[in-house]
Amino acid sequence: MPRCYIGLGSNQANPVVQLQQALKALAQLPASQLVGQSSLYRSAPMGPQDQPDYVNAVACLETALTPLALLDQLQAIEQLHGRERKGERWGPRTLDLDLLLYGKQSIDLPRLTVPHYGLEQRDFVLQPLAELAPQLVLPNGRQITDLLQTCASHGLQRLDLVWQA
Ligand code: ROI
Repeated sequence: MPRCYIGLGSNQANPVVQLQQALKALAQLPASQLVGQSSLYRSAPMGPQDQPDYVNAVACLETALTPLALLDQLQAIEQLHGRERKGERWGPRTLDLDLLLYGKQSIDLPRLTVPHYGLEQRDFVLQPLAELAPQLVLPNGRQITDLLQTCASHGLQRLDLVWQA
C-alpha cells in the first residue's frame, strides 16, 4: 500500500484539540492504517498576520484508497470539524488537512495536485515531515532535509505535548 503524508493545521477553536480529533479520525479511515505522526508544532501564520498562530503536524498513512477517495475522506473530516470556508484567501481555519504526498506519485487533476503545491515553501510542513521521514525524497528528486535548509522560517516551535490516535 502506498505511504501517504497528510499535513494538519489549525488556528481556531483550540487547535491542539482540533488536531487531536483529526488524528483519531485519520486512524479510523477505511482500508487505511495510521503508521506515524510527527510532534505538534506552533508556527506564525503564513499569509495575513492578523490571525492567531497555527498548530501544525504531519501524519503518515498506508492506504488502499485511491488519491481522490482519500481526498474525499479528508474533506469529510474537515467538514465534520466545522470548517468554514469564508472565502478569504489564506484566512484563519478550524482544520486543514492537506494531502502532501501519495507514495511516489505526481498527480495533476482539477481537484488534486500532489505533491501539495506549497510543500517546498512551508517549514511548518517540511519540519514535521523530516521528523517522520528524514530520508524522504520527493518525486522531483529533492531531499526533504535539503529543502528545509533553504525554506523561509515561520518561527517553528515544537510543542512538548503527547497526542495519540
Ligand atoms: N500558516 C501556518 N503557519 N500554518 C498553516 O497551516 C497555514 N495554513 C494556511 C495559510 C493560511 C496559508 N497559512 C498557514 O492555509
